[in-house]
Amino acid sequence: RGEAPPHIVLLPSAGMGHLVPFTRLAMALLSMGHGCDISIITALPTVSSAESRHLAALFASFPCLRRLDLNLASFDASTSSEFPGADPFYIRYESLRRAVPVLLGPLLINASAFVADIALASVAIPVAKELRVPCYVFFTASATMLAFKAYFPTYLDSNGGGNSIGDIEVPGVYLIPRSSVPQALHDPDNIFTRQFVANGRALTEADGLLANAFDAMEPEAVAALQSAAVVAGLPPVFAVGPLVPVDLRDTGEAAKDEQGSGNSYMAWLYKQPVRSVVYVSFGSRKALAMNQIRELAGGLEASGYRFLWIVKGAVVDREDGAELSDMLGEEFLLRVDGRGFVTKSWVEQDEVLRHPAVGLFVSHCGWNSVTEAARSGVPVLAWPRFADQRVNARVVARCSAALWTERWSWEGEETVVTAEEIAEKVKAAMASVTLTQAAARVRDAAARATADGGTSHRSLAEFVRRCRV
Ligand code: BUP
Repeated sequence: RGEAPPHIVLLPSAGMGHLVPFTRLAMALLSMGHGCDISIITALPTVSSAESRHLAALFASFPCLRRLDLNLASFDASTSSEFPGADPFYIRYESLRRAVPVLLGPLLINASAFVADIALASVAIPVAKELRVPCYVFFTASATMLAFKAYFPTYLDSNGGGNSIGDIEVPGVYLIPRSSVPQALHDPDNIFTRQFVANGRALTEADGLLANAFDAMEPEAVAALQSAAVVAGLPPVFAVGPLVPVDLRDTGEAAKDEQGSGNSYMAWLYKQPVRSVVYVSFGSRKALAMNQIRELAGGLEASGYRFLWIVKGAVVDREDGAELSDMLGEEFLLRVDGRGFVTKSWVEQDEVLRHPAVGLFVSHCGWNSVTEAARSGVPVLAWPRFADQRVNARVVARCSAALWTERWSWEGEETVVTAEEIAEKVKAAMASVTLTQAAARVRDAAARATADGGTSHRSLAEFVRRCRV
């Protein structure tokens, strides 16, 4: 291994929520000190076309990244027939988990270190150990959620195995109410629950944990994870966030959206006054129910504010054929024309959030979205819907940078949030000086953490130093 840059092999799992932070981690590692030699294992075929486009743009933009393809077609076929109707992203986690023990070994030859996605921890760590390659786990969500995940198996063991989950006091962190526990975890037999618990138990076997988090935003969780307060035996935890977004725009066809509209939303945004626009997106993974989409449309219209709204009609983008006019009605689109920009296309979200016209982010609180809002200093109107999102919403609300109405509906609940209530909260959030000031404080703290000598920068440097040994 000597003086050569360390060769670090990265293995993301499925979905943009995992691929995006892995890309950011790869870039951060390339730019550290004397740099690193990076390989990225790409599982094919991708679940979504957003992932395909992102990978094409990434490898075209950075030819120094080595691409190691992993063909999962046969694993996908058997896994999906075993779990009919399960979330396609969870099915992909499962087929990756089955492929890893069989296919990973040869890809780690000559690796100085291996970084596995959290969804693969329990299957990837033993393979790396067998080959004597140091194995790190990258947790792509909040440090608070990492603490929750590390503690959850202990909670289950003391609670009779998980048939009735209550409020959970994460040692050293704080109480996560039952209502914020990811939906799937209430069912011990759910495919996600089985993976979640196995990965949580495996964390102590890793050589270290990386988190896209920083101490100023999650002081309790980062301190608890680093001080063995959460569970005994955790390896070193490197809080390296918020990782810096990577600009992949100049790569021609690969980066363009499918409908060929280019970045017309940016042209529209440039015409809007400072802090006048509400940006609305519920992430790449889930679609709102149609009746809720219509209430949201009514709420945005009634708020009186300008808005840029990314509408999603299906879980996987390849299956999202619905027309906007059918979803929202031609009359609505005509009424808001000019004041609202509504699209089903992929937008460069980080670029949107950094634009001065954006004054508020109505967000599902996927962790990448939260970190992007934090870096840009944009306040959040939190509407978590699923999985870790309520835990993340609580993190931003505790920093006073989010307005969060906890009873707003959660996937699986039948309640619909009305247009009137949405309009009222949008108006309150847009008018709130407290929120704006808190978001600016978070932005400044994020910038300090990732600058040379900042806590996250030092953590990343320490991680690279260990990979060199
Ligand atoms: Br949609 C969309 N443009 O149009 P999260 C998303 N993104 O750049 P999720 C775009 O995808 P998980 C779009 O900036 C973020 O980096 C967005 O990740 C980007 O939520 C990423 O925010 C989405 O974590 O994933 O998609 O629900 O469930 O894994 O958190």
